[in-house]
This record gives sequence, C-alpha cells and structure tokens, in this order.
Amino acid sequence: MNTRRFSIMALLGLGSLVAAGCVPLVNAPSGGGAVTTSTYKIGPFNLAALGQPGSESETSKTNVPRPAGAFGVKTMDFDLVDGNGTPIPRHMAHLHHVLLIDSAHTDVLCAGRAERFSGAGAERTPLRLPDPYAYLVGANDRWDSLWHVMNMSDMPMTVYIQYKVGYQTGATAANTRNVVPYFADVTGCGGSVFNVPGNGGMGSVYTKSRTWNAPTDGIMVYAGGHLHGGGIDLTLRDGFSGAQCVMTAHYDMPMGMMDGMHPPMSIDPCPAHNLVIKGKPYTLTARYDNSQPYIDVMGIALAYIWPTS
Ligand SMILES: [Cu+2]
Repeated sequence: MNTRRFSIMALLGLGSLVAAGCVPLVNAPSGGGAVTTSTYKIGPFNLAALGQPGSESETSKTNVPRPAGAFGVKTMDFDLVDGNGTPIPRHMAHLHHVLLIDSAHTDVLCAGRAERFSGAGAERTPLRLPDPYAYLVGANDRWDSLWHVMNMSDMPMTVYIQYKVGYQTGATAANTRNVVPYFADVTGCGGSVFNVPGNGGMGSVYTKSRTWNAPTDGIMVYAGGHLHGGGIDLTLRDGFSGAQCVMTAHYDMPMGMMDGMHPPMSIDPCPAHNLVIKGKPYTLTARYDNSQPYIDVMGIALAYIWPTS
C-alpha cells in the first residue's frame, strides 16, 4: 500500500469516526486519584402492606447524607435494603425512582430547578465516570433527594434507600474534567410522567420524543436511562452527526406476558466519548410496548457532558 493511499484511507477512517460522534481522548489531565466508596441511606420507611394506606413513600427531603469535604463523584449505585443493609428482593419492594440533587447547582436543561445529578429506578442503572472525568462537588454543597418507593408484599415492611458513592477526595478542577449532568426527560421539565394508550395491538410500539439544542460544546462521557414497566428502550440521538446510543431495557419475562407494574431488571447504559456541538439538536426517544395501557410511565436519560465552551 503506498503512502498516499494509506493517508486517504486514514482520512476516511477519521471521517467516519467524527461522523459517528466519537472523539479520541487528548491532552487529558491526570485525574483525581484513588477512589473511596462510602454507603449512605435514606429512611427508614415503614411501609404498610400493598393496597393499604401508607404502602408507598413518594416525597422529598433536603440535606441527605454525602461524603464530607470537596470531592469528585465517579460512581453511584442505588438499592433498596432492610435495616441490616441486605438488599430487598425486587418483587417485595419497588423502587419507582430516587434522584439525588446538588442544591448548589442549577439544572442546565430546566432553568430554575436544582441540578439532578444521579438517580435510578427499579432497573438500578449505575453511574460510571472514567478518568479524567468526575462530577465535582463543593465542600458546602447540600444534597437533596426525591423518591418513590412502594411495598409490593402483603406484609408491612421497613425499607431504606441505599446509595453507594465512589468518589475522589483528590479531584480538583485542575486535574479533573468536571462533567455536567443533563437530565433529559421526554416530557420536558414538568412532572416526568405520561401514559401509554395501549391501543396498538400485539407487538405495537408507542414512542415519545423531545429535542434540545446543546447549550455548550463538549464531550458526552456517559448516559444512563430510566423507564417503567413496558419500556423497550431509550435512544439519545445526535441530530447533527447521526450518532446515537440505545439504552435497552431487559426483563425477566417476555413483554406481552407482564402487567404494567413489572419493571425492567436492567437498562444498558451508554459509555461514550462523543462530541457535543453547541446549538445542534439532540433527541431523546422513549419506546414503550403499546399492546396494553401503561399509566404514569417515564422516559429519562441522565447524560454527563464535559463542557468545553
Ligand atoms: Cu420513574
């Protein structure tokens, strides 16, 4: 192969890389060093039996526990546990969702709201930020939370929301690329819930989408998704490059055999290193089974972007 032909092919290769939105990691700082993992709880919630008043907790709280000092968040893992810290089987108690909020930051996509930086539902989508990226938290940032948990058993039950935080106490603005969480919700900035009519027949699909123009240039490094039972997948699409990432829901039984309360067991996250261009459109699409109605469902992706402008 002669040099000229090789360089043309290299250029073509580079072209397809850019077209796909993926960019190489260059001039990276060292990162924030060793990761410490600490476990925190919200609760207890003393939930009555399913079907009784008090079987659910759907509320919010300011000032929930967090690591002390300033640090960079690298990982988050959520679960429902009992008083001993033992995970509660998912058919016994249902984590509709939990969100953690940094009250010192303002949400990028929804003005006037504090920044929702991490969360999960029944699928328990984890957060994983590779070096040199992290979510920097100030020493005095107050963490708040909102959640919805539900007893699914016919016995009263005490549950806690548990979150494990992996963080770097050595992370600073100098050694770390600080990411901004984009709380992308197919309903926009309102109550997050919508209904699937369920009138399409066997195998039909209901879709709900929303498009934003990127407020800054940057690089997206991770996205995690949240769907309720009946959700098929979430797609985050870059309308400029055509790059997209699909977060697929996984169930422990076939879609047509579940009732509307049967949540995903997992949703594939999107590890990424994709260029984000200011002013270009980005679309989140949630797809749901439309063979039966699903009430009060959600389609949300938390995407983490390192802003460069
Ligand atoms: Cu939800």
